[in-house]
Amino acid sequence: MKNLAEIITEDMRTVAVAGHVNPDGDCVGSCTAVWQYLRKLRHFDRVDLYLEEPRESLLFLKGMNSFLQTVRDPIAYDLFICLDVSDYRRIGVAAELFDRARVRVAIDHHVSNSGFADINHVVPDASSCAEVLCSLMDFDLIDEPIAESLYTGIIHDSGVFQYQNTTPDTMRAAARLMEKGIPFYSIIDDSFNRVTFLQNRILGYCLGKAKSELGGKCITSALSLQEQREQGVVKADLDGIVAQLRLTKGTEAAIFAYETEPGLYKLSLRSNGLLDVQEICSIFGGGGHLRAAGCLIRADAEEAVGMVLGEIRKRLSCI
Ligand SMILES: [Mn+2]
Repeated sequence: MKNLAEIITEDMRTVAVAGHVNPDGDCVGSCTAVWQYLRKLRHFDRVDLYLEEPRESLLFLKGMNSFLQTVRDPIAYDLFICLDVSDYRRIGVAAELFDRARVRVAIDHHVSNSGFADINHVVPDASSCAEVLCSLMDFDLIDEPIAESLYTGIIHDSGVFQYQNTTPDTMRAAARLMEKGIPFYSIIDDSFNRVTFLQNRILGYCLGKAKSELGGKCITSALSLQEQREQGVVKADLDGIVAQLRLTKGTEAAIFAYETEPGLYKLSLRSNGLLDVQEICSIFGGGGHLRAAGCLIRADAEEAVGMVLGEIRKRLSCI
């Protein structure tokens, strides 16, 4: 695919745009950008945006005042576009609409993308889905609100151009978006850097109970549902913890595990480059990227972390 417009045929009247479960900044930025762009591209009877409620700091994006969290009207859309979705099982609220839609398109940047749609445009080298979208949109049609959405997506997945996935193309895409006059400084501060008091406190709590494993090569921390209740935090408050663990000197990988339902742990992994955490997570049915990946394991915290540590130990001994 060279341009978003080429997937749209004249007879298409209805479009659904959807992201993944637990939507992050790239997902929300990409979805709101495409939702706005389609409405500028030409007239449709309906362009609907399906998303789970994201964290509050992303609600400033245009389109976030009219997104749908549930399927109220299960019509067969002419076109269904999912963004930043690596796997069919990660299509959030709108999965049943994907099944019914006439033409299904996936635009993504996950190495692990399974190619589940009719048309799959996956660029694993791109920092973010938003960066992929920049190359699929006509520059003249990108207005300031669309540029804000795309820029938000890029900075969230590239850690404000700090992660390894940042390339000269990422910087060029971001520079083009800056030309649209976006308030890039406040987007970075308000949507990416800003944390609540509770987020700072839970970060401190999890750092306090972190463990150094495999001779310091791996730092782990875990949080049970009971602790989440006691600390008064929700899933969205736990962003950034694994990133901080990864910065520990001498470490190759960081694992942060939190219980999502009784007996089920979500593990987030980060690598400093030597280990492919996407490959490790795929053993447990998860996925993601080389340096950032995740998986779900049904076990208690110690067991779940232990299973992943076992895989890391095997690989480190071979390096
Ligand atoms: Mn992404």
